[in-house]
Amino acid sequence: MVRRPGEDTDAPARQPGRGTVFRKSQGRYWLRTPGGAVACSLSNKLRKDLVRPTADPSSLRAHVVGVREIRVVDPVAVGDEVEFLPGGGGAGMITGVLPRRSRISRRAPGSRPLEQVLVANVDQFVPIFAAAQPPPRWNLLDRYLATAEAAGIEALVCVTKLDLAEESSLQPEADMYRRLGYRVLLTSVVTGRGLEGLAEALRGRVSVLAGKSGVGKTSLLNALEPGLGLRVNEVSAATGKGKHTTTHLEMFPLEDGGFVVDTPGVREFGLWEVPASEVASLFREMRPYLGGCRFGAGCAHLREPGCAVRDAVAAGEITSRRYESYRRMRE
Ligand SMILES: Nc1nc2c(ncn2[C@@H]2O[C@H](COP(=O)(O)OP(=O)(O)OP(=O)(O)O)[C@@H](O)[C@H]2O)c(=O)[nH]1
Ligand SMILES: [Mg+2]
Ligand SMILES: [Zn+2]
Repeated sequence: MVRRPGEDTDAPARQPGRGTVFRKSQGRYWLRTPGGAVACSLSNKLRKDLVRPTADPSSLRAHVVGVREIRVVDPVAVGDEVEFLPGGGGAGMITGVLPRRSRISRRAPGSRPLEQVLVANVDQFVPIFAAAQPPPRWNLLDRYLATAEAAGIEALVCVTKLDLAEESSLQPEADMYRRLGYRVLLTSVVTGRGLEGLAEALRGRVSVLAGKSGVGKTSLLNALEPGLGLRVNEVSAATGKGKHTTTHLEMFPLEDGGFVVDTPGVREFGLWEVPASEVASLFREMRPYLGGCRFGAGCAHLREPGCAVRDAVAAGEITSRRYESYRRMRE
């Protein structure tokens, strides 16, 4: 058999392949593939097929928006499983995106209602708060939990720096979230508390971490796997806190299987696509009351008379703190 020079590398390289996007930056998409990392561009067809002004890819009225928008709304997200054509030399072109099993989005910056998918194929959303320094912001946690509900993704609440606070000061809130059915982990990198549980919860799954600067994310990741937090920090530091932060998300592999994605500085995920009338259904404890208001589905549960939700708040069946979070999210 006669072999021409280059055949070994070129011929198999033309076969389409599949990979998972683990990083994107400046119009490049890095895929994890069985043959190693591949840096890809997008096919023109893919841009035109998928860049639409609505959230619903099946919408009949969807039409292609200008090329100008592509920087804002990207058809390919970190976490996407894609088909690509290898071009040789560790480069390639993405030609298709496989259906997503879940996604975390936000409204893209700008005046048009465009969805920006931040991470696709997420298994769990992990809000991280400090017990102290900075003090926990429960209203922000409620917003994160609503995001997970809207996305149909499990949530795992992680409160860290437990060594800095009296546990009794956190227990009522932790118990309240547990009663709602959320898993709450209490951790500290100083005492090592809860770290095994966290490692266990992250193992083998794709987890999106969310939390403000200084809550202890990097420390937790380092405690789980030395060096991992450092790598996450490099990405965050490189991108700063500006409006482009979210285009530089990266999915990091865990040694024992699974992946974590850090989402620094993202405030408005998830909820942009939820109609105001459906926000109440993202609060688990409100669901049983939603049919019972005098104005039915028309009730905003804000000022209306005969509101079953507000009656439940008055009766102590819904905490006023959670109700306050709901009210803020409706405004
Ligand atoms: N006492 C105590 N301090 C902690 C703990 N975890 C983190 N810290 C401290 O909190 C500060 C912030 O921790 P980081 O891990 O850098 O926080 P971060 O969430 O990664 O912050 P950004 O990278 O800015 O988003 C550091 O000074 C840590 O040493 C903890 O469990 N206990
Ligand atoms: Mg950090
Ligand atoms: Zn009502």
